[in-house]
Amino acid sequence: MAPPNNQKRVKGTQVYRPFVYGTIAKPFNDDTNPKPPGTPADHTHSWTVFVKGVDDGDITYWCKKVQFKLHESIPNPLRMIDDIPPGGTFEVHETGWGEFEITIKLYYVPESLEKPQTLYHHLRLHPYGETEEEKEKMKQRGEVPAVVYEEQLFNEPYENFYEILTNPAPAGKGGKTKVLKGGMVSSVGERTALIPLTNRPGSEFSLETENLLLVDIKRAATEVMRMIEETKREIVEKEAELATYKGAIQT
Ligand code: SLL
Repeated sequence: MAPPNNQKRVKGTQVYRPFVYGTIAKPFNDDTNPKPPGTPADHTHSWTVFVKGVDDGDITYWCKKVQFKLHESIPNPLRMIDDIPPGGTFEVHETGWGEFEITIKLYYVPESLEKPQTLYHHLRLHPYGETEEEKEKMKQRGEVPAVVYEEQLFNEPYENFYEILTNPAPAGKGGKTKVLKGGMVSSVGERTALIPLTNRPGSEFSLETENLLLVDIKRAATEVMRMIEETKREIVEKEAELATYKGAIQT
């Protein structure tokens, strides 16, 4: 049962926690993704929709359960996932033939005293992107990811929940480090807003990505400044030209 709402909010404080959500779809093929027996003949893809921590970090201390609302053509379209271990993934696996909008409802731990929040995500089955190169890459990989990085912001959380959010993970609740392939260390279960330093396959949300984006943004900003200067020069030139014509008319 939720605790009585007689608590105070921690004024002037915001706590954010990163997480990722989205879908990964794979076309069926006999070699790498064969159709499971019993799959309807018109189904062309297998897909997964998920909500999880960045780099497998734990989110279960603030996110208690997740409801995925699928397309009505899918049997039993409301799926509640409410029992995952710390550091686990809230996910649903399905097969189908069409793309649609998935409604993802996050339910917070009772101590938060927060109402559930809804996200919308478009299930992608077919390679997409702004360039042919991006689409080609997905074809080669044999899977179509549509994954979003998000930050859950708790504005002035209740005191009790603030403690939960900021306390170190309790021992035995997944609050230890895990060594990943390639020797990288992931702090599974650690209650932190930190994102990993570097990328690894399947987890591209990191400081490395952030820094690359910053470099791109700075380059674009410099280019925009250059274009503004060029336009200003053109305006000065045109105004001078206009003045000459006006002078010619008057004489
Ligand atoms: C479309 N508006 O026309 C969408 C509808 C529906 C997807 C997509 C069925 C799965 C099943 C399925 O893939 N539905 O029969 O279990 O593209």
